[in-house]
Amino acid sequence: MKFQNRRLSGLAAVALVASLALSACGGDDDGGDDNNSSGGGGGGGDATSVTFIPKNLGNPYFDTSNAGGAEAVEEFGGEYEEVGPAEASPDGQVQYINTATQQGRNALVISANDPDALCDAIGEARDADIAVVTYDADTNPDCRDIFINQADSAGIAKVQVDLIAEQIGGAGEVAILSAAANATNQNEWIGLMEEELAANHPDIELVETVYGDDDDQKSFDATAALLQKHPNLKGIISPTTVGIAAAARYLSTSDAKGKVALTGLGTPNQMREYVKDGTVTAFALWNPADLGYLAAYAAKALVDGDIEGEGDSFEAGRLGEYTVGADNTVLLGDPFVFDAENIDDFDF
Ligand code: RAM
Repeated sequence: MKFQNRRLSGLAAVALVASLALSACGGDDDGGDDNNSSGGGGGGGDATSVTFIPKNLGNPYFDTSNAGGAEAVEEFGGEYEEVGPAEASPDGQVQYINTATQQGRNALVISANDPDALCDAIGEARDADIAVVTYDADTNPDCRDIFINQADSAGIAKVQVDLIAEQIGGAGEVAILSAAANATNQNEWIGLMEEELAANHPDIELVETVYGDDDDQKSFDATAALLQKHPNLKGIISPTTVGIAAAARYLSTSDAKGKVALTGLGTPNQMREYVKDGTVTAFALWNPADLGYLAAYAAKALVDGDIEGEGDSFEAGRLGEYTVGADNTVLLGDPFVFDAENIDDFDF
């Protein structure tokens, strides 16, 4: 399978840090809590206008990935904006898609909060000749032009199951703390984690999956409820950066610290203190800045007519050449495991 090589070589780690440093200085400053469209539209001039719509604003994962997007758009002389809802809901995203369509933007880059609910709005955008790239969380494949997948889904599932199995000694009750119940990315990973547990870990029992909606407080409360309801719980997998950080915060001051293992997908900056204080041993993620960077270059290639679908290739700046694969999906690379030994090498 894919993740024999879960820890990057020193050289690759340096490259990852270097690329993140590049991301940090690139682009406009449209991250954070800007939820206003900057208007303008994509009609005038040659600059390719790209609108990034994350699942929610104020999520450090998307701040990093969209900084990568802004860096790429600046590199190719385009015009970047980020808009999106405060809460990770599809309804919140639809209005921003509609506005971007009315403004005649050239491309949308969206992390979808639901596989179906955005499709009408996306369809109108595409009818208006706007290129639509999904990244991080896909819609149904026929809704959009291209999906930029952060890593192979089976690999993302396996790395998390391997980590929890290692951390609880291969046996006992575990639970999953996910993001929104309709999130395509988390749901795909959860389905594959269930398969992986059933196939290779017969002594681990998944007792419950709960949803924190990528909301810090809801995720914190859901962690408390899980521990209360399952007194024999040995571990929690949280395949969302918001969820794992909230669960770590809860565990770090509870009696369960060091007794209930926690792993999943997190950002090093959010997880650092919990790795240092012994709440968390190891967790995984990919390079979010590269994900946004690649998505922006794919959007540009679509707008320019360089790619239409499977089999077509495009240049993605410092990341090199990528080819569109099955279901019009482009794969970024492998996930990476962070632990006490390497976490200080990263700043995102
Ligand atoms: C959260 C979001 C995002 C997911 C990461 C791992 O930030 O749910 O979609 O990819 O976690």
